[in-house]
Amino acid sequence: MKKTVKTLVAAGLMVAAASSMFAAKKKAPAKKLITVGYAQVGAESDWRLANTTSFKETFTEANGYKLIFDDAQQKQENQIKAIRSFIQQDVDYIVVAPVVETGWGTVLQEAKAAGIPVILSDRQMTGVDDLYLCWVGGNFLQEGRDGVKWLEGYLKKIGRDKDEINIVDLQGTIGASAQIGRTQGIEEGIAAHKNWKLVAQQTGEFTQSKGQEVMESILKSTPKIDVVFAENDNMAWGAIDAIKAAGKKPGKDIIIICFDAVHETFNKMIAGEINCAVECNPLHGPRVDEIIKTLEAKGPKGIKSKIQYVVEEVFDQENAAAKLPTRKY
Ligand code: GZL
Repeated sequence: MKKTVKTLVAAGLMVAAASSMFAAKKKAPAKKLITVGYAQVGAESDWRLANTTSFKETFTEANGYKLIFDDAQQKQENQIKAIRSFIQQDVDYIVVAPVVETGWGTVLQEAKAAGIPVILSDRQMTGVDDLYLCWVGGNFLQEGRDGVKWLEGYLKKIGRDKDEINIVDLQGTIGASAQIGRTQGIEEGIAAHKNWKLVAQQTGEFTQSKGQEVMESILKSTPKIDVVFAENDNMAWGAIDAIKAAGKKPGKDIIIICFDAVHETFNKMIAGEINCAVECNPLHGPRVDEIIKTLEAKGPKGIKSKIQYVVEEVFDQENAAAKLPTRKY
């Protein structure tokens, strides 16, 4: 009898232990997702598509985020509306790729009043340094200077460093950091060479179609063009179509230097149609993720620097084929 009772008691204890174990194993409350509102410029270029993909692949539920994404179709008023919507939704962080540098004070003040931190990615804002936590992106002035430096070396290599060189600058969206910095680097370079002349400068709005349209018009009105700086890849691709339609050989009759260095541009360098591509790395998602995780763990004091540049290289027809297999965008 005693043995039976003992066995029953032991069995009862085991059942109690097992059920408390299951109780403990009951799903822990789901960790709260960090909600991020991302105000993207638009979808104007292959660089922009790669930048958007980088954010969408990084800010996933699996990585602890709820991403609210807005495409502003390259209009500042749409980005401002998006930021106001993020404030109404009381997101945890607002990330902005500002289409132009000015006009953000009022809406960033509203974000500050709502206690929502703002992080900038890609392009910069001016006059609101106290209203955003930090910025990550490319060094646009250095990119312009790197394009000039490459041209100096190339002209020397082909024995044309003493020639009269007529240069066209297809600018990006006027007022965008990438346009401001690249244009400054290019203009500095032209001013430093008495045999270089800027014969045409016009915005192609970072799009292929506008780049082609502007280049067609410049080709009609400018008898001798030696070099085209296109302030992004897509405008260079449009310029190539215009140059071919005018019966000239891009990359040979007219040297082409562009900025971004996305995958298709490598193909065009290998085909001999583009001479040089200065990289502007669009993979900002992981960098902004790192910044937010730091803020979550340590607060603003954990942010090492307000301005954080991404790593960028210069590519040309000599290294394009070797580099292409490792390109991530
Ligand atoms: C650069 C980015 C520019 C790219 C263009 O960081 O702002 O905008 O160079 C894009 O392709 O449209």
